[in-house]
Amino acid sequence: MNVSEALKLYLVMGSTNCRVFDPEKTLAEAIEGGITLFQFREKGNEALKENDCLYLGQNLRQLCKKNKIPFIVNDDIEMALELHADGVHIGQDDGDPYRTRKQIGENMWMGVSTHSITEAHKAVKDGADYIGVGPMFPTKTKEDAHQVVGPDLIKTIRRSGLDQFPIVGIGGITLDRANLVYEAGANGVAVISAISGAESPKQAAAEFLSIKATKI
Ligand code: TZP
Ligand code: MG
Repeated sequence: MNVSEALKLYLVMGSTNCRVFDPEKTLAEAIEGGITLFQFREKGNEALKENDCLYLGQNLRQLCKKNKIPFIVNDDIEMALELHADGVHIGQDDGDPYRTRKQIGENMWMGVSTHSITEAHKAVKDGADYIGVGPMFPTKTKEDAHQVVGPDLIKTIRRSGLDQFPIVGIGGITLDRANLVYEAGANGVAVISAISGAESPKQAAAEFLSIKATKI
């Protein structure tokens, strides 16, 4: 699977985001529903630490492997290497993408969070395989979230020369707003609460996929 295809429905989560089921069941359901990419992002006051975090990471990694879903680790390059992840995702404050690339080599994907045209172009130059753009809409999931940029920033980034580069929108994306992100030119949507906090993560994932299929 290439990066653009994998971005179609990108579930991002850790234990603190799972409201209805435990993380393993949440991920298993979301995979059944059709997610195409997964990021392990263990964040917040109640986040698991050290071996507990690693143990959960191993379980989620195995689930992805069994189901051929690429597995990305947020922020933590050492953990990504230890879990034989398919990639790592870094924010603007998580260290230099150029150095990250040196550490992970050429075979792992590197995703970079961006909030402006300048950051987007810099990430591409620094060797990102895809960029996340957001927040698309207001979100309560990330405490230190950047101000909302809206789907328009994806349109502007596309027009600025990155017309084919793999882009995923993130932040506040719900079933009724996802079409705005696809229509702005994103390859896909990255979602935390709309899937991991759903009564049925499987059904939520399946519904996101049907939006992509019908409204574009
Ligand atoms: N980065 C920008 S917004 C955000 C992240 C990790 C949180 C997205 O969570 P939700 O629940 O899909 O709004
Ligand atoms: Mg980060």
